[in-house]
Amino acid sequence: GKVRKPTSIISTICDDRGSELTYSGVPISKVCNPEYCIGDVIGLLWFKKKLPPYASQFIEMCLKLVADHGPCVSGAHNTIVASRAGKDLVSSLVSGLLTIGPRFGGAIDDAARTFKHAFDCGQSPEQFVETMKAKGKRIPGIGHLIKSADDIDKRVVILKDYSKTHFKSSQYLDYALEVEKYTLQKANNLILNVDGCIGVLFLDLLHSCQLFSMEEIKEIIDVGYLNGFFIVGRSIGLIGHALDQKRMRQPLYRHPWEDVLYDVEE
Ligand code: Q5B
Repeated sequence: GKVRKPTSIISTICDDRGSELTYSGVPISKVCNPEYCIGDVIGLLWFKKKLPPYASQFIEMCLKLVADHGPCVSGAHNTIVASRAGKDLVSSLVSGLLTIGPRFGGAIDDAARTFKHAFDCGQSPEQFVETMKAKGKRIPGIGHLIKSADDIDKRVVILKDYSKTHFKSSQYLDYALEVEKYTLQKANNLILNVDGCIGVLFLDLLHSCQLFSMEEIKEIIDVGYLNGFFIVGRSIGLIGHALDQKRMRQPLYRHPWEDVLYDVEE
């Protein structure tokens, strides 16, 4: 019989060979209908599922909420400096994107992993916080440089409100809020931050939408899909910052000497 030539690449998310491109089997003409939002496109291309509308809307809301947080955050700062150094759009964008990591914007997956592990193991919020402290580790998804219990992050409020109205379960969010109560006793900026809130709410979504098996949820969390929301969303803002600098024809940036402590031996 015929022997199929082994292929170098296996792809399971889309097909561009026929007369019409498909995303997870859905023709692009259907995807372009108004009832498909960007959250649905992410559902098809990342999760390989048609998500229920409330889940796609949640993803889309996450993208909107993280699209920008001003010019002073690590990502925007890098993009602005690169743009002013005359770099092209993609270079300026990736310069900002490369700052996304465990401290800035890229704590969503680790927050989901850490809170899931602690909750699933039956650790009390106190035990969880103290275990992390004993290991000398910061809790991903807790803490913010400018937001605090006295200056609440509206983005987190919006996320929590949405989940209360639309999600069938909030066990991971409830647990994270108990953790927050405990960390706030230590310092008032140790809030459940936007990364942490997206991380635990996505756990609640995955567990309650009845589309994912336990193995699939474990794989999503192990592989690390969720930082992708920050990366895609913040790219919108970073591109805005790069274009803003070029539009204003801003000159090469040089950090002022006065803002550097030169602690060098004579
Ligand atoms: N402590 C965010 O640090 C920050 C602790 C903690 C236990 C913690 C820190 C952190 C985890 C990573 C995370 C996402 C670096 C943040 C984002 C997007 C953004 C950004 C924007 C946007 C802030 C003072 C004392 C020390 C520490 C203790 C601090 N964090 N303990 N768990 N997580 N969080 N990142 O304020 O006893 O004195 O030694 O790494 O979730 O990135 O807008 O800016 O949209 O762009 O500088 O919102 O929390 O705190 O380093 O002075 O620490 O608090 O151990 O205790 P800070 P430090 P002690 S959202």
